[in-house]
Amino acid sequence: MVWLRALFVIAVVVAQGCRFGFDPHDAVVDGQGLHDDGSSSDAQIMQPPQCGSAARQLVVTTAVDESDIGESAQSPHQGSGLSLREAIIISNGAPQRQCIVFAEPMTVSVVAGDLPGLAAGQGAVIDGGRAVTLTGTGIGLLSMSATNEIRSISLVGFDVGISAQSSSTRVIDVRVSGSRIGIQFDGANNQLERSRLSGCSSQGLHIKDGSVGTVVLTTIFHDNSGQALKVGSGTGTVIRHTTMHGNAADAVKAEANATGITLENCIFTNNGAAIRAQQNGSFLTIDHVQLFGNTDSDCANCSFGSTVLVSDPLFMGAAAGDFRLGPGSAAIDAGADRGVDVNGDTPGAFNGGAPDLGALESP
Ligand SMILES: [Ca+2]
Ligand SMILES: [Ca+2]
Repeated sequence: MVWLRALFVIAVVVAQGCRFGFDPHDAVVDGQGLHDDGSSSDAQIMQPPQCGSAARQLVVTTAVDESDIGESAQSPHQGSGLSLREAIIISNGAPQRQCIVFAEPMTVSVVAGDLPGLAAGQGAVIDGGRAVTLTGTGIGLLSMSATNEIRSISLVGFDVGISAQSSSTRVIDVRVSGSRIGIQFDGANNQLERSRLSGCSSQGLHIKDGSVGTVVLTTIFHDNSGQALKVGSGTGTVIRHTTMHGNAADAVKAEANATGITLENCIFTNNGAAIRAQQNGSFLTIDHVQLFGNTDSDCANCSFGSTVLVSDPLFMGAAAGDFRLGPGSAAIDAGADRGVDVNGDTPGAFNGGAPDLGALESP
């Protein structure tokens, strides 16, 4: 089997570059079992991974959480193989930007303490190819340097699934569930795209005090028992094309001294409060939103722009986590074009006469 695995690794590295050949139309493993994430158009893949050279790839070959003395990037590896922990350590010491990929689908149980943070000066990429799940209890993945990218991976059960403590970390196409905080941003210009945060007890996403210029696009927040998205003091947060459903507390909460928040092209259904500003927290713009079935306030201590729909978005199957818009949904083509590419490989940035509200553009 060793030779077979080696062949697989070579095939991945040589033939497919940084990403695996997993069809993004396939169902996604997110810790809640298999489901289709509804992004059947593969809508919002923004750009290819930032490491094309096979020489800069670290291929994780074992799910065992180990850290062997003398481990290196190349086979033969020590112990069970190259672990994610070992790959991060090697990446942090490498002179060039590295891309950590996985030889095969796997679930990595983080048991040897938190994984080391991504701390390479040149940044690093972790790409789970939509076939890798991390489980554990502390911080799942930690970004400690600029321009790291974490993509196509699922995290389950952590205190904080992903924590970005530097600037310009991009989190793309991830699933975080069953954690206290799904993702935590603390710094400048961090970005979350095309992801799904669910079943988190405190927040799906917490943008911490002092953060500036955070961007949240095309992401689904559902069935979190706390807030979906909490914005701490800081400025310039942009939230566009999110779907927020069934979050027990506020879907979007601006805390004291959180200012200049732009909120556009979003859907809020069956939450506690949809949108809330606390004390002197404030929004710059709240417009092109759809509201339905929120049990508390739709907008507490805040006000809407001119385009607010109060109607059922007709999700294909919210109970099963399918937030695609059904036929006749008022959210279709109800958005404002803000330059976000919501239809992926399809020509143009959106389908129909205008972008849809929510995270998933209808065909
Ligand atoms: Ca090893
Ligand atoms: Ca459209």
